[in-house]
Amino acid sequence: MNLQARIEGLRTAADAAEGRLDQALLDDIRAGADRSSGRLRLSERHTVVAIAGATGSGKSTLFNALAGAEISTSGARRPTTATAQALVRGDDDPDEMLTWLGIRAADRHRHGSPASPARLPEGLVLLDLPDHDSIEAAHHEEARRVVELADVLVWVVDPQKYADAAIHREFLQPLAGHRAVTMVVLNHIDTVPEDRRRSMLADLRKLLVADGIRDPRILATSARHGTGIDDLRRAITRRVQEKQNTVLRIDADIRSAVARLEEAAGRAPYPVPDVWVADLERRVADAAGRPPARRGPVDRPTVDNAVRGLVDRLCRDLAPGWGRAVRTAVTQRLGDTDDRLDAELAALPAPAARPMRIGARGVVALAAVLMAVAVAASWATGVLPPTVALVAGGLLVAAVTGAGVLTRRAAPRGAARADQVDDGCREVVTRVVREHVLAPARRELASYARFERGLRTARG
Ligand SMILES: Nc1nc2c(ncn2[C@@H]2O[C@H](COP(=O)(O)OP(=O)(O)OP(=O)(O)O)[C@@H](O)[C@H]2O)c(=O)[nH]1
Ligand SMILES: [Mg+2]
Repeated sequence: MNLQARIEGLRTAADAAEGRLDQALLDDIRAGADRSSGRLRLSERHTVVAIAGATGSGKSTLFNALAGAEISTSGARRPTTATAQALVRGDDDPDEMLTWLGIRAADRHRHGSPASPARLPEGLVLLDLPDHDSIEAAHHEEARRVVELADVLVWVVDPQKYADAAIHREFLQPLAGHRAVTMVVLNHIDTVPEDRRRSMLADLRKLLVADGIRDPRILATSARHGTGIDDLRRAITRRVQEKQNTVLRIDADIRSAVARLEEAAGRAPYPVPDVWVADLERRVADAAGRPPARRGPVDRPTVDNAVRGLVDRLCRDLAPGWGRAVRTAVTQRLGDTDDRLDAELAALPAPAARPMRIGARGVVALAAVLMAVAVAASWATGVLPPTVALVAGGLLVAAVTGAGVLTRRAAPRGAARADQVDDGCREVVTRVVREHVLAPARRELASYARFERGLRTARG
C-alpha cells in the first residue's frame, strides 16, 4: 500500500481516538504524520543523513572529515555546534529541502568547490547536529527536531559515554525499529588501546541489541586521525545510492506510531460477542420475575449488576479513557432502563385463566356421556331392557376414557401458553437491552472500530 494512504490511516486512527487517548500522544502522532507527508512531498532524489550524538563525541570532526574540509566548527569548548549544519554538493540545489529541514541560510554549505573538495555521493544532504545531551535546551531541541526529519541517522558515541543511559533511553530504544536507516559509530577509537577495541565494540553491540536493535551496524572511527572515515563514507554512499531511505524511514515511523497507538488503546471486543448479549438478556429477564408470569417490576440491583458486568467485559482490555466513555454511555441512564423495562413488562397481556377447551372429540365424548346417563336412567326406571343398558354402560366408560385422553393432550398446550407469556417478557428484555445498553455501547465501540480500521490501513 502506498505510504500516503498509510499515513492517512494514522490520521484516521488519531481522529477516532480523540478524547479517548492521551492528547499529547495524539498530537505527536499527527505531527509525525505531517512530517512524513511533508517529506514525501519533497525531493525523492535527496537523502538526508544526520550525524547525531553526545557533545564532544566528534560529530563535527567526522562531518568535516567526510567533507574533507573544515566546514563545521569543532572544538574543545563544549558544547560547540548550536544549530544544524548542512553540507550539499556544489552542483545540487536542495533549497526547498533545506528550508523544510529548518536549516538557516548561514548553515548551508556546499562542497565540490575548492574549499571542500571531498567526493560525496550525488543527492546527499549531510547534517551535523548539535548535541542531544546538551546543557543548552535549545541544542537538545534542535537535535531532536532534525532527528525526526532525517532519512538516515548516524549515531556517534565515544569510549567514555557509549553506555550513557540518556542516548539509549531517549533515542536508540525508541528508534529500535529504524534499524534499516541507522548506523552507530564508535568514534575516538584512537584513544582506546588496540587490545581493548574488540571487547568495547562487542560491549556496544550488546547494549544496542538490548535496546531492541537487531544486528546493529557499527563502525569504529577516529575522526582526528582519519581511521575508518573511508568505511563510513562508503557506508553512507551505499545508503544514498540505494535510494530507499525515505521510504524505509517513513515506514519505520508509521510502524512505531501504530505500535504506540496499539499499546495505548488496548483491545475492545468488537462486535460485541453474541454469547455476552445472550447472557445479559438472560440475567435481565431473571430480574423481571419467575416464569411464566414475568411482568416486572424488575429487581433493579440485578439489572444493574448484569449491565455493569457486560461493561466490565467490554472494557477489560481497553484503554481507561475509552473504557470510561463506554461505561458512561451505557450506565448513565440505568434508571431509565429500569423504568422502561417496568413499563413495558407491565403492559404485557396478563396470563389469561385457562379456557375450557374440549374440541370436537370432547363434544362427542360429552354427548356420549349424556346419552349414557339418559339410557342408564331409562333402564333404572325400567324403561330399557338390560342389553341396551349394558351398551349404555360401555359408552359411559368410553366417554370417561376419552375425556382423560383429552385432558392429557391439553396439558402440553397449557405449557406452550406459558411460554408465549414468557416470550412477551423476552421480547421486552431484548428490545430494551438493545436500545438502552447495546446501542450506546456500540456507538462508543464504533469509534474503536474506526480506530482499528485506521491502524489496519496504516500497517499497510
Ligand atoms: N582523539 C580524538 N579526538 C577527537 C576525535 N574526534 C573528535 N575529537 C576531538 O574532540 C573534540 C570535540 O569534537 P567535536 O567534533 O567538536 O565534537 P561534537 O560532537 O561536534 O561536539 P558538539 O558540537 O559540542 O556536540 C575536539 O577537540 C576534537 O578535535 C577522535 O576521533 N579522536
Ligand atoms: Mg559539533
